[in-house]
Amino acid sequence: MKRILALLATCATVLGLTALSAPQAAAAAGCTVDYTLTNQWQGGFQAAVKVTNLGDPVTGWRLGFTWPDGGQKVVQGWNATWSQSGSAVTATGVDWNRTLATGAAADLGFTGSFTGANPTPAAFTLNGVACTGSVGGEDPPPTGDGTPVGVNGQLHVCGVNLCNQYDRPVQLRGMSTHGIQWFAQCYNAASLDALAKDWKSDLLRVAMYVQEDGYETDPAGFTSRVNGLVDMAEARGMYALIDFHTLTPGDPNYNLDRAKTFFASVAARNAGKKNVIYEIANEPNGVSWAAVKSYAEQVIPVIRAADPDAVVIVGTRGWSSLGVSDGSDENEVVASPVNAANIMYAFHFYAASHKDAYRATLSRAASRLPLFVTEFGTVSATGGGTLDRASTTAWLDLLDQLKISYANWTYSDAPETSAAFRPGTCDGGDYSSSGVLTESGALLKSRISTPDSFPTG
Ligand code: IDC
Repeated sequence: MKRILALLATCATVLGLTALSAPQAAAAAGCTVDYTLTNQWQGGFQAAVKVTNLGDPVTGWRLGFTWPDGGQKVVQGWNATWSQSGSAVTATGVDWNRTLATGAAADLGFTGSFTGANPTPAAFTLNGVACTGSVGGEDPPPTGDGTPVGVNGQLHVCGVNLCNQYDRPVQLRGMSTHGIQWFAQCYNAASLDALAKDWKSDLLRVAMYVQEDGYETDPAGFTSRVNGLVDMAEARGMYALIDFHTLTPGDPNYNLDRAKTFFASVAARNAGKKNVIYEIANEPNGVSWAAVKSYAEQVIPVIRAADPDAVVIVGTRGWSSLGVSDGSDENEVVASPVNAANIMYAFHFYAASHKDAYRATLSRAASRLPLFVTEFGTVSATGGGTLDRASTTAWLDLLDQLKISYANWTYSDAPETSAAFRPGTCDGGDYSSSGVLTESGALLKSRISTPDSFPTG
């Protein structure tokens, strides 16, 4: 990476008390900031800012920095409330990150516009105290670092498999977010560190609901949020599965125009990255395969125009059951596949609801179609109920044997048995100790964290 400027200022200062005040305990203050220009285009750019609190815990923080002149503007930011006055920018913590424990970090980001000087900020402060840190260019994807993306590089479909840069089949094992409109507080530096390092997860599925207060309510904001999570996954060597989480209504064509707008944008912005996979429709339901296929054949060219080499995953009929939940099966897809290359088909299951008949379908279909389990649960299809350990184990053993990639619903602290964390976990900074895991989280962590042994050469 091009670290173009190091050590902005000194700090880890102890805030002094004024001479007039009575002696009392001083609050330790201090911070580091890592500022990365993650993308730049004509007149515009995107930046990631990681601020780490080195002092005493703070609640209600305020990050400040200044631009070189008046020509740079924050246009749209996330994970903080952003404002700018002249060349001075302020970002204040939002509900889910306003408390920063000692050593805790908040990951923020924004898109900006500029004329004149490069958008290189300086003089970072946290609650008025100068921060140390660095300002750099774009982080290249990690390579040769042993991370899933570092080892496997750009993925592609080969036969019925997902293959890595050595053209060898790989299985990715990871977790899905819950709806990012509801659980944004669960996706931060600490939780993604835990996912990458403790869970050794290969991928993060980013579930961006379209309805239910999702994308349709704020297209630019959700697009930015997804891009921010793609960057956070990339920085940790994980793949990011961008899930256009259609659910109700079940006909993806209802969202066709939104899908084209969204995918044109994320595909252009992420085309140079190796860690992105696109999932164009979560769970088509109440709709024919012909309608899903028609949708796919309109959305995929939009992605290909901007990002020609990424893998695209197509949802299937009956809540991505290959039609089984509607009394059909994989034959309808085999007989009429989507007319596009480098694609896979989604298969979803919930272990307590979907058992032998679904496993038989998957086993048959696996030799005929490239499949990716982009979502599954250990519980019932409601996302709740009792965890079915025997069925989950049978499913995961089957997926391992067939080298089918998967993402589990959900890496969140939702008050439902499918969630990996106990309720309230995301209000704190601990995503690593065993006490924060639910029964489902403990089971998934034990499965996902085993060595990957990706084939190379
Ligand atoms: C569920 C969530 C729940 C939410 C509901 C409606 O767990 O909190 O209220 O969606 O948005 C799916 C869907 C996924 C569901 C999940 C569990 O892809 O959105 O999440 N599920 O019902 N398909 C089968 C099960």
